[in-house]
Formats: sequence, C-alpha cells, structure tokens
Amino acid sequence: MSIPTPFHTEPSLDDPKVEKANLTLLQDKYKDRYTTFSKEKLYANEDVYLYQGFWYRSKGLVSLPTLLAAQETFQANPNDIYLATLPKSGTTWLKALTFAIVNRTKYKNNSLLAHPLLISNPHDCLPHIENEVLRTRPTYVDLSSPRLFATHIPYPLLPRSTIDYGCRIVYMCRNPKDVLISLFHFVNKLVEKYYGQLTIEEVFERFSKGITPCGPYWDHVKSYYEASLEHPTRILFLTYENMMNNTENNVKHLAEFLGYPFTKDEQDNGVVQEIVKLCSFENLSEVNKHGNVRDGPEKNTFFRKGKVGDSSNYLTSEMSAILDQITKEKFHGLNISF
Ligand code: PAP
Repeated sequence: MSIPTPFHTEPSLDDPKVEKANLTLLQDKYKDRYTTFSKEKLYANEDVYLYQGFWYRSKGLVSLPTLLAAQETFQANPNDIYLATLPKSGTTWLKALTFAIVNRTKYKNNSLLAHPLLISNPHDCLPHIENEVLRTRPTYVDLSSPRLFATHIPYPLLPRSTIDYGCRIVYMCRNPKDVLISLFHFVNKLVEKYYGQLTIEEVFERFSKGITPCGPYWDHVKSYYEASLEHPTRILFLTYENMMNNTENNVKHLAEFLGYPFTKDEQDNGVVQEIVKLCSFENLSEVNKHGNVRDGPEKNTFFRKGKVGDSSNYLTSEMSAILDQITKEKFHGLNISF
C-alpha cells in the first residue's frame, strides 16, 4: 500500500508573543459584535456569551474572537481531517493517536528522528483551528496533505468550507460526569489565579444548566452525533469509554477511517500495540511532566488520572442523578452510551 506523504507539524515561525498580540487584536476587532449577545456568568465574574446556541468566553484561545475569526478566515482543503471534541473529552489522547497513526512510517523508518510524541505534547504536534487564526504564518500553509486539525467548535459553527468540502471529521465524546470533573480540576489548576478555587457545586451548577465553554455539553455532542448519522462515511463518532475499553480495535477502526489502515504485516508485527502504548496515559503523562505547551499551560495539566468513572469520587449521588436525568432526556432516542 502506498501511504501518502505524512502530515508533519513544523514549528510555527511566529513568536508566541506575536500570537498573544494577534489575540488582543481579534478581541478588539470582534468585541462590538458579541456585546449584543445574551450573556451569563461562567465562574466568578467572567461573562460567557450565547452565540447561535453555544456558550463562548470572550477571552482566551477558545473564545468568540477566535471562533469568529476561524469562521471568517479559516480555509479548509478537501482532504483535511478534523478532530472535534468538547474540552476534557479526550482531545489530547485523540490527537496523539491520530498523529501516531498517520505518521507511523515516517518515524518507524528513521532512527535519527525522535518520535515527536516522545518529546512534545500532542497539542504541539497537531494544531487547533482556534490557534491557527492567531498565527501570522499559519502552520497549515506549508503542510502536506492530508492536513490534521483539532477543534472544539460545535458542528453547526464549523468554518463553512470544512462542511462544503465534505472533510472527514473524528468526534470523541465522553460521559458528561467525567467531563465535568475533569473540567473542575483543570479550571482549578489553570485559572485559580483569576477565579480562586472553585467548588464542585459552582461548576456543577453551571455545567448542568449547559453553561460551559463551547457547551451546552449535550448540544455539542448531539450536533456531531446527528451529523455522523447523516454522513456516516465522513464523520466518525467515538466515545472515550469505548476507546478505553477496547483501544486496539478502536485504533484499527480509526486508522481505516483516516485512510491509513494497518497492513497484515503491521498487525502481525505489533504496530497497533506499539501505537496504543506510545499514546497511553502512562507514557504521555511521563513525557509531559515538565514544561509548557507552546500556547501556555503546563504540559501536565492535560494529564490527571485518565480513568473512566472518576466522577463517582467527587459528585454527590444527587448531582449524579441530576446529570443522568438530563442526559437521558437530551439523548432520548440516540444510540449514545458510555
Ligand atoms: P483538552 O480538551 O483541554 O485538550 P482533554 O485532553 O480533552 O483536554 O481532556 C483531558 C482528560 O483526558 C484528562 O482526564 P481526567 O481529568 O479525567 O484525568 C486526562 O487525564 C485525559 N487524558 C489525557 N491523555 C490521555 C490518554 N493518553 N489516555 C487517556 N486519557 C487521557
């Protein structure tokens, strides 16, 4: 089988300071647009705005300015592949697996080239659309085909060309209770200096009302689930739990969908297992103990426990029952299970 030229992320030539300055420019450019949108408090005193049914912060990488800029300026190519998630649903893992699958020949056959996932964070190997719009010289300009991108943008808000070109999309969703607990820890670790320590009650209250960045959770998941039913060959819908339960089979399925199926030889020689191991929580959390990702947070903030069901250690039975009930109602008639 001939494998197309693999995607490779070259470090952007932009200084991160330039991207920060570009973010400020975008915030200024769009602020008059979103001040008219409905708003709510997210945590502490921060406002989130309702844009076409989804809540967005006004600051940061995943925010209205970067979303609006992506909608206006991001240009898809027909054979691009997009990895979509709501934050804390398995983005880092999905990025690692996809990067490892697509680039496996390149690094296997070159003993001089260290595998990027052994030295870098998956977020630095595969760019988010929302970050690309901040780059004066976007990563994607130089990329060979197929280009790989990730995004937290809900399906109906994706830049139009991704839909018009029928680009392939892999979506990963996760049990909302585990997403909430992962988010709770992430927010407390990352933004304590702005918000102070948040309580579970505060985060639960917002999340269960649908007020979470890029949420409501249920609408985000539903948007991709329904699109995957409509376009089954173009949109692959995965769950974190299923991936955890049977990683090897899911990795094989993912590789086929991406257009990089494992040959019989590869399967006989344990290549699938090597990729699973390379992208495992144990390996990646060890590699990412120190340092920061290119766009800011400490690398280790993306690795906490990597388990299914950890929410039971934090949510009261009442909170758990409320979330179960909302999920049952919102996902009624949909074949989504965790
Ligand atoms: P992001 O959307 O901000 O990039 P994301 O990667 O979706 O975050 O979520 C982080 C969660 O994925 C963490 O879950 P936890 O808080 O419940 O532990 C993190 O531990 C988990 N995670 C990261 N890498 C892996 C991996 N290789 N395998 C399994 N889970 C992982």
